[in-house]
Amino acid sequence: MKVNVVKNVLQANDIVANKNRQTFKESQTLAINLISSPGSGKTTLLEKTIPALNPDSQSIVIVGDLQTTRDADRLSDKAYQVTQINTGLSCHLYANQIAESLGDLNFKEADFLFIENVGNLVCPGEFDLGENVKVVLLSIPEGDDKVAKYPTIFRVADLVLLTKIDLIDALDFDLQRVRDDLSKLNANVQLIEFSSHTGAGMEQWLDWLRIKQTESIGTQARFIKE
Ligand SMILES: Nc1nc2c(ncn2[C@@H]2O[C@H](COP(=O)(O)OP(=O)(O)OP(=O)(O)O)[C@@H](O)[C@H]2O)c(=O)[nH]1
Ligand SMILES: [Mg+2]
Repeated sequence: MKVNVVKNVLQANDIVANKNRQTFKESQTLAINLISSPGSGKTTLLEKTIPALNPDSQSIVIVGDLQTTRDADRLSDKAYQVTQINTGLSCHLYANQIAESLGDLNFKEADFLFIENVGNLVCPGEFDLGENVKVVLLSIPEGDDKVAKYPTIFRVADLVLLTKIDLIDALDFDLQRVRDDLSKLNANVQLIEFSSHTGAGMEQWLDWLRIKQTESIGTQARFIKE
């Protein structure tokens, strides 16, 4: 008998992802899956974003990396709770790793769950974690050809953050090329030009979170500073 292992793994993952989605809905937690190449600025984004949220809100973070607790250490004094998952050889997080982590977190009190996926533009796109939204970061130093070369993840992105925009003048980067490639793959996706260093795009990003929270959770966006 021929067994399609890959398909089975994906189906099993989807079942757990759907349970996670239901869990987030019940606890009114907006779950955000952050996906990018290594070093595009995911942890730095969280270091800046979490303190910019209303102090009454609770943010928890689950970080996926092959090794080390470095990212969790960076975020430990920013977030309400942080869990680091070391995936070893795996280039992405699985839904069951999120489900298991939730058991150790007071996620029912959390308004935001930020999931920093393993740095990779390929594998994380295949594995649903049950998140409400997928945010893909593309940084200026990676080059303006990446949207067309890694279309899968950009096709399913709910938002693209073009990070390290402060470096655009130093590098040969064609912004219009990125916008054109993106519009062919994902006509309605929003792109925010962003810099964690200068604060460019921060207000737009917080606005976007506010809108998604209202759409996904159905409550007033009371957690973000006006
Ligand atoms: N110039 C500039 N550098 C940035 C910006 N954001 C992050 N960086 C730098 O980029 C490097 C990587 O940032 P991280 O936030 O660790 O990237 P990451 O995506 O979390 O990396 P991995 O977890 O390893 O995938 C660090 O040296 C940051 O200081 C930015 O807006 N502008
Ligand atoms: Mg990181």
